[in-house]
Amino acid sequence: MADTTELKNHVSQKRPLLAQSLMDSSEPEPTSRVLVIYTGGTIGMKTNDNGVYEPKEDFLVNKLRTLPMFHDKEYAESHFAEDEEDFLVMPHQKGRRVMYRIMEYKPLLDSSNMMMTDWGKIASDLYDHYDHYDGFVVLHGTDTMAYTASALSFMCENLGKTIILTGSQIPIFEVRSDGRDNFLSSLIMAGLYNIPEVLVCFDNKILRGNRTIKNDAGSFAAFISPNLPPIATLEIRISVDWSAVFRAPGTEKFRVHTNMCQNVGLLRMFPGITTQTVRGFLQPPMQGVVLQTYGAGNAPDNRPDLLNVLKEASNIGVIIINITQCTRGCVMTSYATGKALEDSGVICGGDMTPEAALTKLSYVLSKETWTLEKKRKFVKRNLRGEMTVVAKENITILDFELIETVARALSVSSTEEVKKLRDALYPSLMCAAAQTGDNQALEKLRSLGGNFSSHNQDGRTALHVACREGHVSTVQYLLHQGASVHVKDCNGITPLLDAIKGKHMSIIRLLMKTGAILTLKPFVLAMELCCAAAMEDIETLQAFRSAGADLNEMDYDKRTALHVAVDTECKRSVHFLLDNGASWTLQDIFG
Ligand code: ASN
Repeated sequence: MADTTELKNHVSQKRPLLAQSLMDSSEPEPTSRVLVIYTGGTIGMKTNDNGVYEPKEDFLVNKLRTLPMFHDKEYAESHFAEDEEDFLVMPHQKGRRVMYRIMEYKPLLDSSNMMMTDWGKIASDLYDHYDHYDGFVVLHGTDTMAYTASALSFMCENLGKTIILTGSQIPIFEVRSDGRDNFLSSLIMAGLYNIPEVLVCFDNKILRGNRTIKNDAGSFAAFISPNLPPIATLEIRISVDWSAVFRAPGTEKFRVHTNMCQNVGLLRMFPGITTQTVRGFLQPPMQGVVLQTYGAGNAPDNRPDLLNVLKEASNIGVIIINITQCTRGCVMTSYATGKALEDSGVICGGDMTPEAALTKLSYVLSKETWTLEKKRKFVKRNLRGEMTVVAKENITILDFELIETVARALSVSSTEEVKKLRDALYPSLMCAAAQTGDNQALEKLRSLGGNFSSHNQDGRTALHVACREGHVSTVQYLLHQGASVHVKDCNGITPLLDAIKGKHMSIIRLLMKTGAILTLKPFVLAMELCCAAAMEDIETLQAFRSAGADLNEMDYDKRTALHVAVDTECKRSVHFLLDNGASWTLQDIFG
């Protein structure tokens, strides 16, 4: 056995801070992993013998490997591990890289051929790979993309990572194509930005998926989000409207709901529609109907026969949602013609798109354990940002005294300048409040229009800080406000690593319950464990173990924490490791 002091010194020198060890790992730049689920669509199509577009197996991935914008061959050859061979890697973006793997569906589909079961398959694949990737891109045909995006937004419960649907109007390998920009932008956004929503990326815009409609069959700007501005725009600068990001509140793990109810339909009113047509449409097995009415939600109030049919259906348990036929705007009961529908049991659908309303119904109706009353309640509720909820108070951070005072001191006066100042100060104020565990200050900041996705110049969010400092109730508060456990700061540190660093066991448990995962590379983790073992730092070993670490992980020299604990004669470490499943054979120890 080697000399103990020498080993101890060796180990102390090796002991890095977590951030340091991440930076010292073999990667020159932090790398994000994105899974691309390729379902079909024009983006990967080719013209067939009949002169029409058709998807072609294995075509997309093989060809992408030859394009430098999509694959940095040299980097892959020098940096990829054996099990990373089927990954592609983009050239670096501001010092960060996106590695991605394409999972190609068989058969590839024109999206007009998609069924609800295809949504279920995509959702299951997202679930199966959720822990192993930082973000997801779904390549999809444009024709039914708004339906899939809306459906996935409901099917993905407690989402904490970015999912982006994209495609194109012209195949990606044609000379002129919108596919290259759409795909590259999606990879960058999914890999480098944590926007925990199902989004659509098209024409340099990131739109909330359940707000989109396909609006133009011939334009590269195929999608619009009529009732909500883009969440992000990709111009010379990428700007994200963080205050608009919808975050799932609570401390539950990501899960997917895959069996959607198919007994739903869309019924568009037109002058003179017969009562028989409406009655026929509402017959069993119909369970939910989206009624597209005129203007601000109006239908004839001089047709008691028609209103009676709606009322009868509603009475026997059919859920009917009222949305407008107009592209923009929402349903309001400002006219007698709208009020009549409400009195017939029809639910106001606000400003939902037809796609969102239909898939929301399909989702809610498939919840077998819910009562009809609960289903109706959830249809009315804003579940994933699919409808606008009017805020009670209209105060913004611009009204926040402190910002105004600083603005005055700096002689800043224009609204635009004050807004910039607010954006610069706000994340730091959040982090400062989190540092002292001041939930009241955080709540005040939130009520003034703040959002907990914002991060300071080091990429650190209020949740990172609260986890590092060990403020359990602040962590709870932030999670209930929808703060994401998956956000990484500029050094790749997650809130979970901060909690481990601080040895805050109850916070680690809370984060794990919410779906946090240890993202350290195996050898970096092994180094941390070896160092903790050599220092008899049992609390750190315990913290890693509670965060799901494998205590048998091996470092560069194929040594585990147990090797080091024995070599350095740290008995408490040896006991802890053995009691917690570290494997032990003589060969393990003496090599
Ligand atoms: N028909 C194609 C599809 O939806 C249209 C497209 O992708 N641009 O799959």
